[in-house]
Amino acid sequence: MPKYERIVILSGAGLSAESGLSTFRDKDGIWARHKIEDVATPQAFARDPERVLEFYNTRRKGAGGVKPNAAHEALARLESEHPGDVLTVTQNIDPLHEMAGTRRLIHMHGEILKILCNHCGAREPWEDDLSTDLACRICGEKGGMRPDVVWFGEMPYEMEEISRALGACDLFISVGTSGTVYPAAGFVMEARGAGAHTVELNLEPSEGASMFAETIHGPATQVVPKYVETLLG
Ligand code: BV8
Repeated sequence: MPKYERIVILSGAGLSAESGLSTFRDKDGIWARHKIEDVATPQAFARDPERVLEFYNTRRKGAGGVKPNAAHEALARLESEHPGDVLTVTQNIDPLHEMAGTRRLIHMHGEILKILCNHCGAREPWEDDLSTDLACRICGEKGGMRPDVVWFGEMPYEMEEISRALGACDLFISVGTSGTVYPAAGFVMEARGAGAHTVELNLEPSEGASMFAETIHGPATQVVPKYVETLLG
């Protein structure tokens, strides 16, 4: 009988750091080079769409050539070998979890390799650059094609399913996130409210570290495979 039946994993940019993708709030992170209000809000897109699209064109190119690391692979192994239920919720917009084999996955902040039409809501996979003169293939409108990512002030995706899973889990594992952005930063409290054991696996204590019953610090490619081993051992 496994110790835990229903596991929810929350991942952030720190999980993909060792695959070569920048985090947001580390000293050389994305928000050290760009201001959120210039590139990651609906107002920024309305004000200067080309600047926002250029910011994501650069990140889409970066996401194209990277590979999952040992931490992504360990989380995919946990999902496939754990006899109970495992749901992975990621704040990351890169495709590394699915490339490592994770199946039950929610991209709560969207995906860099998808685009969304602001006019009609149509979505499609997209790997090239985006510009304002691209017309939507469904409604034909121009100027509304944006990356399918959740900007600040927008509602993250699948919040109902995430809340249901948090309310029913008995283990909540947070990997590689600073615990700065809500609602994701509040998930640990929802899991605690459900009586779950809560574990933070992060390079260093996050803003929310004190809310976790257990914290293990170190690079994800070291601490995550080891922790998964103890769960499956
Ligand atoms: C919402 C977009 C409401 C895609 C992102 C005013 C108005 C509206 C909302 C707010 C407001 N004031 C505050 C809010 C809430 C706001 C928020 O939380 N703001 C913060 C800054 C205070 N949240 C929102 O706006 C959310 N929406 O509230 O909507 C609403 C309600 C009803 C109806 C409609 C709307 C939306 C939040 C989503 C925003 N979009 N990304 C993109 O460009 O990527 S957020 C962005 O931050 C990314 O998604 C990222 O994933 C996320 C969190 O960052 P982390 O992943 O944690 O990365 P970070 O760099 O911070 O940390 C990395 C960690 O890894 C560090 O701890 C580091 O130590 C560790 N690490 C580094 N290397 C390693 C490592 N760990 C292990 N191994 C390593 N090798």
